[in-house]
Amino acid sequence: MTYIAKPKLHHPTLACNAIGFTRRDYEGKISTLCAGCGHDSISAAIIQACWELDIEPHRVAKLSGIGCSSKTPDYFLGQSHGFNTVHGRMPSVLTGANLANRDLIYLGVSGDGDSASIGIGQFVHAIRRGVNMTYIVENNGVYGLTKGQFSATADQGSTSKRGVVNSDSPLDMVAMALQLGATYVARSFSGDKAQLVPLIKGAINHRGAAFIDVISPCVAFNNHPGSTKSYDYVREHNDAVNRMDVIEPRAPITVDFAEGEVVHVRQHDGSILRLKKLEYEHHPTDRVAAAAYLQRHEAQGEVVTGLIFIDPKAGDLHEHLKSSKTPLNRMQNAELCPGGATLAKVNASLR
Ligand SMILES: Cc1ncc(C[n+]2csc(CCOP(=O)(O)OP(=O)(O)O)c2C)c(N)n1
Ligand code: SF4
Ligand SMILES: [Mg+2]
Repeated sequence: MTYIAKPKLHHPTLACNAIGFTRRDYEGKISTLCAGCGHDSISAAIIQACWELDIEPHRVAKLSGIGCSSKTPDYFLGQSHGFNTVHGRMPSVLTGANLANRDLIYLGVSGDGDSASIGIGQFVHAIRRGVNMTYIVENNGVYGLTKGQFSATADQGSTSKRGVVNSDSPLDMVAMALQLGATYVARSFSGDKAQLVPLIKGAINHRGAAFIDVISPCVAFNNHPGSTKSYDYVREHNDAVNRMDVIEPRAPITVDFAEGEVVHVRQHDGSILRLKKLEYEHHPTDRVAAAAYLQRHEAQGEVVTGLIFIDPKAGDLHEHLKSSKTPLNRMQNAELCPGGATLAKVNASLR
């Protein structure tokens, strides 16, 4: 339970990253989620990704809405900034924080209920604006916290734990993110840490709106036969399009690979995403082809996972708005309110 503090003691030989932190330094409180909940594995993947990227915890701002998924930021990065918003409002609060301080690393954590139902309008606009963030949806197809109602991502024909059939069409957040202009789009599975950790690292290094849909089974309400978001279903229908490594700029690049099987994508920060293509038809830098690939394979009942699309040259909201490189929260009054004469000049320029 969260009121039981984690022991501060840890083994003296725990490995440290380049800035001297152990994985424990990226942990949070003890999780109160159900044992076996996919969301806990995603928290572990976030911890691993931040540790491997040598991120100083105080440089991260983690934001979420309401739901079991949105509770998880309490269970990782305990030394980072955090804000738990009203249900479905994480994207606008994150956008505002990002506009005020562009220097932090923004991590938005949400659920399929939080982002695909009440927060759908918020999700849409944060993505289309290109807010520089890593937006993770922990997708279990139900409202876990409120006892397992179908969410908008539940597949048509899938059944609830009590056998009720879902008659509504599902909303595919990956397809939406692609259509809305997200510049890094991926899907993964909470049970596949080897795939998920590099996808999160790539998203954090990406400048622009990075969206990751992570299928994350709810063991309490949506892990039965008939569910298409159960551990068994995803394991049986997972169609991974690529496997990814993230090579940091500081590491000497000495990778050995067979041409034609591996795609290298260099991001703004100099890091390189090394994509081992498992599926030759898939072109991760072609938005139209990626959308067509997704639709074709999903129509066959496959759950496409991996890095689905990336635009390595993407800009973000600050670039689009040509905002100042100095974060607003570090400006003085004189810069923020330059006075009547400046305002008159601006007004005159618009006449
Ligand atoms: C304004 C408002 N409406 C409804 C609720 C009730 N509510 C709490 S969490 C939730 C859904 C959570 O589902 P999801 O985001 O998928 O998270 P999960 O618990 O499945 O991880 C709902 C409807 C609320 N807290 N606030
Ligand atoms: S109810 Fe479902 S989503 Fe919530 S903690 Fe339990 S298993 Fe996870
Ligand atoms: Mg959910």
